[in-house]
This record gives sequence, C-alpha cells and structure tokens, in this order.
Amino acid sequence: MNTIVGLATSISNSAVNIIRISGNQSVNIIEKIFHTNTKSSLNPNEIKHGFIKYNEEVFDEVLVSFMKAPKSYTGEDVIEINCHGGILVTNKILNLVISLGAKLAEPGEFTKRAFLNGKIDLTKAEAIIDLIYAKSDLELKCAINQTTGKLYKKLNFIKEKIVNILSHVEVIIDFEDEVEDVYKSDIENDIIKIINEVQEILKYKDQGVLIKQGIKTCIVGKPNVGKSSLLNYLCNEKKAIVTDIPGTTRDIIEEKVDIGGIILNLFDTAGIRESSDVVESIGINMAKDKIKESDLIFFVLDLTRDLDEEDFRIYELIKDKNIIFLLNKCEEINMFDTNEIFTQFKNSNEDNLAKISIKENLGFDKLTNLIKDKFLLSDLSLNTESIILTNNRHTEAFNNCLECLNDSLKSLKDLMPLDIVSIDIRKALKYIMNITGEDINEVIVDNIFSKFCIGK
Ligand SMILES: Nc1nc2c(ncn2[C@@H]2O[C@H](COP(=O)(O)OP(=O)(O)OP(=O)(O)O)[C@@H](O)[C@H]2O)c(=O)[nH]1
Ligand SMILES: [Mg+2]
Repeated sequence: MNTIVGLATSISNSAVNIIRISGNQSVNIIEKIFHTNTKSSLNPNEIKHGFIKYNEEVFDEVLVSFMKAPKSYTGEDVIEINCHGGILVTNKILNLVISLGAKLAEPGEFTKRAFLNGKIDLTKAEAIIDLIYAKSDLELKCAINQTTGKLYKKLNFIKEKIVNILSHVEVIIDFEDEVEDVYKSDIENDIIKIINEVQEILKYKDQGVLIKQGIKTCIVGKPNVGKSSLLNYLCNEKKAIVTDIPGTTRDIIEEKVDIGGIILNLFDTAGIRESSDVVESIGINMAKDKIKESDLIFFVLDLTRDLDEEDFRIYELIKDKNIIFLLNKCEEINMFDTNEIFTQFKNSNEDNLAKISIKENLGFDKLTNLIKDKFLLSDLSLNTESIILTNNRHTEAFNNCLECLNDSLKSLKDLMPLDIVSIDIRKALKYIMNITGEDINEVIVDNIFSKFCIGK
C-alpha cells in the first residue's frame, strides 16, 4: 500500500495544525525534511522538536511524533507533524510531503487502513464517524458506547453461539435418521436463545433512528397562538417573524434544535384557518402536508382566548398523530383550563400536555420530559448499558439475521431435513459477520469510509 498524507485538523488559521503521514515510506520522507539538534533519530512513541527544512529552505518550527507499525492508529508507520496553524505554511509542508512520494489521503482513508489492517472492526469505524458528527448528547453517548466495543462484543458473542449451533447441526446431519428428538430440541432451544438476544438488540432501533435523524416535529395551531415564537424560543434565535397580526407565517420554516439532548427537526407552519388569501392558503396546505410526515405534533393553543371551532377543526387533522398539547401564554389570565382540554380533545391527558409561557419562560422542563417519555428516551439517557442501534446498516443486518433464525426454527419444527435448517443458520451468521466487516463486499466498505471527513 502506498504512503498517504492528510491534514488531521481543519484547514484554517489556528494555533496548531497536524499533518499525518501513514505508510512504509513515512519514516523515509520525514528523515529527508525533519532537522533536529539532538543526535538521536526519531524513536517510536516520542515527540521531537525541530525544523522542517528542504533544499536549504526552512518551512516551519515543528514537533514531530512517530508511531511504529503495528502500534499506530492505521497499523502502519505513522508520523505526525505538529506545525504552526497557518493555512499557507500547512499547505507548503503538505505539498512538500506529497512531492517526496506520499499520496493525498482520501476522506476516511486512515480509518479504512485501520480497518483493513485489523486494528478496528467496522462497527468501531462507523462509531468514529458518528462521534465526529454527533449533534446531541444522546447521539454522542451512543457513539461512545460503540467505540468502546460494546456492540462488537455482543456481535462476537452471538457469532460464537451461532457457530456452535451450526457445528452441532452439521455433526448430526450425517446421522439424521438415528438422531433422537432430544438433540433437535436442544438445537431448537439454542436458536430461541439467540433469537431473544437479537430481539433485545433490536428493542431500541426506533429510538436509534430518532436519536440519529432527529424527531420530525410540526408546530401546529390557529393563527397568533405563538407558533413562531415557540420556534424562535427553542432555537434561541429570531428565525421566524413574530407579530400580533394573525396570518404572519406563510412558508414553512425549518430548524434543528436540541431539547435536553434530543434533536428535533422543527417545522413552524402557517396558522391554519379558513382564508381567502391565496398566499396564506398555499401556506396552510403546506402545513397540512407537513403534519402527515411528522413524528410529533406540537399543538399550540392560546390560553388568552376561548377554545373555538378553529382549534377543533385543526384537532380533526392531527388527532391520529403523536400530539403534545401546548397551552401557551399561561402567564396571562387563562380563559380555559386543562379539564376543558381533556373534555374537548379526546386524546389529551396529563402525559401529553404542558402549560407554557414563551414570554416568561415557563413549562419547558415539563415539555422536555414529555418528549423523552413519549419516545421512551428517558430510560436511554439514564441507562448507558443498552445497545441502541443508530446505524441503518446494522439494523437491517440484524433484522435479516432474525428472519433467517426464525426460518431455521420453523424448518426445525416442521421436521424439514437438517441441511435446510443449516442453510438458514449459515445465512444468519453471514449477516452478523457482515456487521463487523468480516464478511462484506468492497463496494460497501468504500461507501462507508467515503462518509468520513478528510484526514480521519
Ligand atoms: N402574552 C404572551 N404573548 C405571547 C406569548 N408567546 C407569543 N406571544 C405573542 O403572540 C403573538 C403571536 O405570536 P406568533 O409567534 O407570531 O404566533 P403564530 O402562531 O406564529 O401566528 P401566525 O404565524 O400568524 O400563525 C405575538 O404578539 C407574540 O408576542 C406568551 O407566552 N405570552
Ligand atoms: Mg407564525
């Protein structure tokens, strides 16, 4: 494999930049350009002070470290040059290293080499991408769990169990006619145990998707209840126009916000009412479409006005969705109370309702808890023991594995020949090995690493 070079830090004017070189030419290249006053050469796991110099030109004063193969991130000889963080100086050193034979690294190429050299499995590599791009505490927690190898250990455990079942099945295949039912029932029990393990891992898959992609949340209500004020409050910025004129918002305004470590993809919509205004009506129809594709609806009601037909009509549009009722402007004189809400809107209850005041910053802790409870995220934020699948590739493979295990169990119960049973168990094993990258095609590997940033 050729030697690669990349910038491990971002290219901007900063205190320090780190240029990383990996491959069997790294030491050769650095020896040509690194000059130090000390007599000893660059030893593994040591940082040395000196200058980058070539053809009498001094490029920069630097610190250089050396990690010798296989004890490095990539498993190859790795050199890191800590240079000053100027864009020009960094680029000059980078180009110098390239001119001496290194190739500019592709995005993710360092980590891909770590994987190909057996330093990490694919789940850890993917966790590193997730860690870099995590947008919320919960997402970060899931990624860290995965980098520590929790998922990998579980996968190995399942793999071992499946291999055991498979050898058991194959040993008795040849003697099938004489095999006593007790052996078959042993196999059946073992398969059931693995099915339970896989189901346990898949338990929080929906939460995983929400943690990674955010909860699509549509703010809905009649005009002037405070929908845009809510969006602005939650994203801590004046993104949407707020006025006391009903019908202010027309377009849908989208913002990502973090509420208590959970990401919401928030949509502010036009207040829904009968309107003869062409532009407003288009906005209202867009709001109705957005409702359909949302995971959660914030139904905003205005406590300073009586409930009316407009509120009831909107409820008809959203009643089958996941709703949180937000009774806004609670710091003012309230024209109705929660009991009236419970009477008028049949899906409402204490667990999906909060009185809030955007003006006085009231009720938002309750709102955070309601969201967590609704999506079973409260347990997860406390319980770091659970494996939460946030990666679609893993979820899909586990689902396929489960299907194969169920098929094998069915064949066994239907008294099918054992080689049929073993085909499905083999397939299940393949899916597990697919997740760790032990059995995976090259195109998928390239695709995974292309999502990395440059220099990682
Ligand atoms: N007293 C009080 N007024 C509020 C509160 N939240 C919002 N308002 C006011 O309510 C009015 C309407 O706010 P908006 O956020 O524009 O309402 P909207 O629901 O987006 O209205 P449309 O875009 O017309 O559908 C503004 O005058 C806000 O200042 C609150 O908590 N208390
Ligand atoms: Mg608005």
